[in-house]
Amino acid sequence: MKTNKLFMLILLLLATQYITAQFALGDIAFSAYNSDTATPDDSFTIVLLRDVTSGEAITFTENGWFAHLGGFRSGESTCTLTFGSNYPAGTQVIISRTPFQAVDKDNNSVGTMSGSGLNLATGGDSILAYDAASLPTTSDESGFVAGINMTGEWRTPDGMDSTSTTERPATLIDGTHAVSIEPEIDNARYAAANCSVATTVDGLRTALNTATNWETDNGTAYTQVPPVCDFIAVLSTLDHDLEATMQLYPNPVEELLYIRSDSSSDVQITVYDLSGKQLIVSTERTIGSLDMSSLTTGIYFVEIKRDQRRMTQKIVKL
Ligand SMILES: [Ca+2]
Ligand SMILES: [Ca+2]
Ligand SMILES: [Ca+2]
Repeated sequence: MKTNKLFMLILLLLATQYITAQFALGDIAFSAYNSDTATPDDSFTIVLLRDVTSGEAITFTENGWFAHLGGFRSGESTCTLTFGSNYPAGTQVIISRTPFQAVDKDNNSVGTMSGSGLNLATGGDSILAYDAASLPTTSDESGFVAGINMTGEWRTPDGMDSTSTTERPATLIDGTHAVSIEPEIDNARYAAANCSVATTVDGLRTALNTATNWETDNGTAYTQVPPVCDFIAVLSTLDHDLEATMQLYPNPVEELLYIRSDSSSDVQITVYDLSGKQLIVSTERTIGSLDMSSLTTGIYFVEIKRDQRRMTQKIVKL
């Protein structure tokens, strides 16, 4: 009996590790917003600010938030993206109403969409993101993840609500977890000139939520596929401490990629394609190699994690 209980406990502990993580404040930020008619229509882009695991889900709504009136308005659209693969921090996802989809910069689906596409209005609209399992309420705003306000200004708490206004949820700090593009404008995106201003996740989150880093167009929707910035590469700017002790060779590689580390700590190696799709995951010891022969010719990101540190190198596969 005792053994059975122990066995069940171990099973439970193992299972717990696979429970889908929740999106928390600042885990994504918005990087573009198009309300003018375009193909795809009514689209917006988000940047993942942590690695995301297949099965995780995040919800977006164009309903404004009015804490003093009881929370979210109703009547506008809400949609949920459930990721279908693992994606690294820096991945941009383009979500649109027509077609109703979520794709990466190569137009590959990143997961399934449910609910209905956001009908972003040229008269002013907003998008609030929250963890799919944590609908914010006036007594618990902890589910909020990020926000973008395109209505001209955050509504003051005593403002009358409409479809084209929203208050700023108190949890979302303007400039840190939310961005408000002012005055009201139809289309906006993080400007390419600022693609590389931040190389850490925290820095990138702040940069994306700083309205002066954005450019705007009140007449023509931006072409967002592919998004302008390669944030995966930006965030992969080498961790020089780790880089000094790690070596990946040869590059270009035909079959075996050798990994040399002068530390005895285990390293985790993950290979991503340019769209951020995870292709190979491997745990190696101090010296190891990775078989790249199954990959087609092209450019890949090889990410190394060791002792909570991370570096990524671009590797060319012949
Ligand atoms: Ca529209
Ligand atoms: Ca407008
Ligand atoms: Ca709205």
